[in-house]
Amino acid sequence: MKPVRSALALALIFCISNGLAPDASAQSADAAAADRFVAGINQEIRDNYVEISAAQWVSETYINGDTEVLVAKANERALSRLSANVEKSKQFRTVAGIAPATQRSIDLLRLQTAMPAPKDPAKLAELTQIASRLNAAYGSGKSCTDESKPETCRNLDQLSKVLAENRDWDADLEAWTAWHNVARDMRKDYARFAELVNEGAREMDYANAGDMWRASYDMSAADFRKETDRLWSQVEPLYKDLQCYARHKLEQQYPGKLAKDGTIPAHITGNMWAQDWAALYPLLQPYPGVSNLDVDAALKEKNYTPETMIRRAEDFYTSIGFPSLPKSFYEKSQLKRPADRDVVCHASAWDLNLEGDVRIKMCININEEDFRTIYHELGHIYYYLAYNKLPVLFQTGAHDGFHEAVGDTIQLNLTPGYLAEVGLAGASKPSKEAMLNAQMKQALEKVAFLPFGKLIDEWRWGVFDGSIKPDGYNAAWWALKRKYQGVAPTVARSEADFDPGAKYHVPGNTPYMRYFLAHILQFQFQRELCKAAGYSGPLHECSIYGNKAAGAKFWAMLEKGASQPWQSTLKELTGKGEMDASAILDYFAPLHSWLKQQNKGKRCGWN
Ligand code: X8Z
Ligand code: ZN
Repeated sequence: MKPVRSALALALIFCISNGLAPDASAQSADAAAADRFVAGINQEIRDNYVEISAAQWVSETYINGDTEVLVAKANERALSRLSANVEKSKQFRTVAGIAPATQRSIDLLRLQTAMPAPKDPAKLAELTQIASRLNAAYGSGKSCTDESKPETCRNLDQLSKVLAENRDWDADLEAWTAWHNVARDMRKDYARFAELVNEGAREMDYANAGDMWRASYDMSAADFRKETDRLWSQVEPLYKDLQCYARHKLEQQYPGKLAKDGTIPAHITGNMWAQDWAALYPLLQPYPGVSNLDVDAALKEKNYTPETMIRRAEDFYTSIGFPSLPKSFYEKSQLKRPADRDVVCHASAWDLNLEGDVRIKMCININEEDFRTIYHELGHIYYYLAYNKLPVLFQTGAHDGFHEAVGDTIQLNLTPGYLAEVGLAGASKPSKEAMLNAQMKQALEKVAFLPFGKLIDEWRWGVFDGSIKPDGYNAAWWALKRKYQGVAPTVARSEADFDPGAKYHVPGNTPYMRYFLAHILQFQFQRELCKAAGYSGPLHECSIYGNKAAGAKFWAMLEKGASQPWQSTLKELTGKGEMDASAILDYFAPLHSWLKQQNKGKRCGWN
């Protein structure tokens, strides 16, 4: 199973204060009984873990009607056990003298899943079937010109490649539309899914499923919402300057084609969701030709394979003192898209048995994007390995954003210097211009992502709290895309479309705010690791490759899992228990001043 990713995530998220009314039966319980209860839960989860993770693994690596049934059934059993245990745990709410670790475990119990299920058996079964169907629909999604002829079909890889590899307005628009059409059929299932998880959340005493998702950050749901707004306001000016610069360059690339309202057309960023603009680097690099950052070409030229790409990433982690990956990792992971069946290709990292059977599931292409994603996935894998010795309820990230930030932090170390050292383009002594180019490349991935990272769950929070209704799903989606990203669709969208479904995490029911948080946190982590490595130069030039002191500091954080509030864990690493965008702003300071210079006299912003 994959604690940070799945609909039925184990130890996904947690909270401290539940603010619920005491239960009448509480008087009879005592603190020792609470300890025994928690020990029993930890054992029960462990006992059932392998079966459910195996069902999930096969359902995603062999998509067919049979595995869809198996995983729905396994989820049904697990969710039903969870509901029963949450019910039982209510007796301990008012027990005096309960040990803090026991209290925390009980709080974490009801946050075990991102898919709270109604107790009613018929509704529970309906929910798990819908969830499996949506996941399978995304994984097997294809756009065919003739349904009866498989050779006329294109999958997400193929359609994404069109967007990433050419700047042809019409071809890109056709590929973009083809993929978004795949999601149309998910609309009805999604609306029902939202009703059912809301019912489940209410049974667990949350206002709705979004309220439950927001309650998993060791602060109130309302404070968490404010926290995300605060972080966004810190980084918004940087994003706006990048958006402005990119838009003007795109206007030159496609004269007369862009709308006059200041937005960027959704289909021309080189990425299906406009969440990562790295493909636009050749168009946007500040100093063309002064540096070689073509990792794509280097990987191909050096005959890298999926396995050697992983070995290269593993080498980074072992260089900072992390252990080697177990042999079974290479034997059991899925690295390539199989030719003979449908699979969920969206990259993920799995812990199958809580004791070392860790795997990744990817469909690796030999390119830079997938190379970087491998570093991301290994971050999850090392988090699993680091906290595997904790009680099961604590085996998750300090919060889910921490889990996403581990591998991303390591990605920040893929500097020109590191790349040169391992023979993948780069330069050992990059010039000032070359460093600025490298900044732009990072920003197209990390800064362009920020508004996207925030808006997905604003949409879902709205769906769950009822402010976004099924007849306005798509309109609300594009209103948020415009508001945050300054991105707009090129072809008319309507309520016959279901564009949120074209993004994996919506049919896959993976909460998304974690990625927004990770994009802030990873820079805070990197700043501390560089400090631990004795580095004192500009943050964006630091690489901790080979530095054991930095690695030890990072590992110590990972080992803590969710055993304490994330604020304490963050404080131990950084001296401050608060998420803070000052590190990402420091990191991109040189690029930001360059962008402001470039944008002088240009019209920025959108309406
Ligand atoms: O889903 C992922 C990872 C797996 S946790 C590949 N990411 C988000 C996405 O692809 O949308 C990483 C960055 C954001
Ligand atoms: Zn991830």
